[in-house]
Amino acid sequence: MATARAYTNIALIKYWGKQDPQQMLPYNSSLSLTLDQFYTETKVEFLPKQTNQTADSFVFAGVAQPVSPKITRMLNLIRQAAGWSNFARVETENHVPTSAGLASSASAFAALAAAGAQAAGLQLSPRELSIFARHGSGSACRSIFGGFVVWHAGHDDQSSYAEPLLATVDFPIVVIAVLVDQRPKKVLSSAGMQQSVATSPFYPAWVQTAESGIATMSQAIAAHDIARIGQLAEANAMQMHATTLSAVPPFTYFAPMTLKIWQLVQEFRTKGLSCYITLDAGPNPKLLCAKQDAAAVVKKLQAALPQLQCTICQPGPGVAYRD
Ligand code: 2P0
Repeated sequence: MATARAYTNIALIKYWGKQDPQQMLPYNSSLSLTLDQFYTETKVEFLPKQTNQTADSFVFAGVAQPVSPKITRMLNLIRQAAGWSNFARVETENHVPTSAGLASSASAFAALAAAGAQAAGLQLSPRELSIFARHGSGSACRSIFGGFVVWHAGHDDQSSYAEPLLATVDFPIVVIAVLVDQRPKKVLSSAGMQQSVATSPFYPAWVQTAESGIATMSQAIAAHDIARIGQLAEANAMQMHATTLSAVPPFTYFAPMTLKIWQLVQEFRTKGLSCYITLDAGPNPKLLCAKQDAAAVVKKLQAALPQLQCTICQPGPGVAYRD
């Protein structure tokens, strides 16, 4: 039995599109920051053969749920590596501040991979663990590590892994998670990616630009240049979203409120408040700024849009085990 905790991450250079959906190999490398405000804690127990359990079981927030195919797939990978056939009992809890708007499969599959591997007695390196997590959800491979993390796209199972770029973030960058809408997204990210890959004429340009963005973003991180990190992240997010607007048929994750917030962020900048926006496969924006500006950004945002809930996140840690 083992329990692991993993934190979610926000991609500054995003993963958008699979070149091999079976192996979960992306077309482009991505770069993220692990956040400290939202995590998943998961306990895995492989049951002795003599128990009468005839399938895996899954309990989410104290309630028994059907075992999803993605969970089964992850448990099968672990069983295969351990040479076991025992069924597992998985218990998981998401720790989400009410105002986060950050629900993500990244922390869920990083925690499941870590707890499952430990419970099965596998001695995996962090890189091997990131490869396991990738099979649950692409972005989960980055949540194995804390701070700034790169997921190398690679060309096969073993070459597609995440590794830390800067594990201890020694400069004051923060991410403000803004909650616009808590409802589940209409186009799931895997379906959205597939549609961009298959139909957007901009998709090849996306892959090329994102891939070269890794080096530029790494330089901005090494220089502790928060404004440059923000500019590059905002540009990359809009390039990703351009592949949805240019898909056939077109679709978007922007809500009217998302656009409103983007306009406000641009206005803040003209008034000397340095702040940048990024957005994943949903309408809830994340704003990047320096820690000393975060309170002013939230205040100005809420002055314009009083109903908005904001959570200030700092860089978070990698996966950890709990007794
Ligand atoms: C990312 N996203 O890099 C990008 C940016 C959404 C937009 O990774 O299909 O849940 O399970 O590999 O990792 C969300 O997609 O997708 C995601 P699958 P995942 O964070």
